[in-house]
Amino acid sequence: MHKLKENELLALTQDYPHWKIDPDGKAIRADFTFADFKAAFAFMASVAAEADRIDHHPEWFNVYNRVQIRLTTHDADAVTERDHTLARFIELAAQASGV
Ligand code: H2B
Repeated sequence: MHKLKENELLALTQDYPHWKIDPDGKAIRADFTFADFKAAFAFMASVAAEADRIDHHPEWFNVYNRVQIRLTTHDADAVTERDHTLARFIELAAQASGV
């Protein structure tokens, strides 16, 4: 499992503008604000289906129209290619939801 290097993490935050690197470099986070709960939950349903398909799951928190997400790979204790793949899907799903 490929752990993302510093330059790859920085490239990720440039490609996917909602994402930030945790201070310890072991996780990435994004905050999304949608029009309402219905839009937030539709986004979450789409991400949940993809997470299940690829067996890689977000740590997330939702209140009304806000969804906060943290991605890490537990086995590697780092951000890996699997987090990158899910972050890309999440970014595109958020954009499709009008974020
Ligand atoms: N999701 C995330 N985000 N990180 C993991 O390390 C992880 C996961 N591990 N989903 C998977 C499931 C593992 O527990 C199963 C057994 O493949």
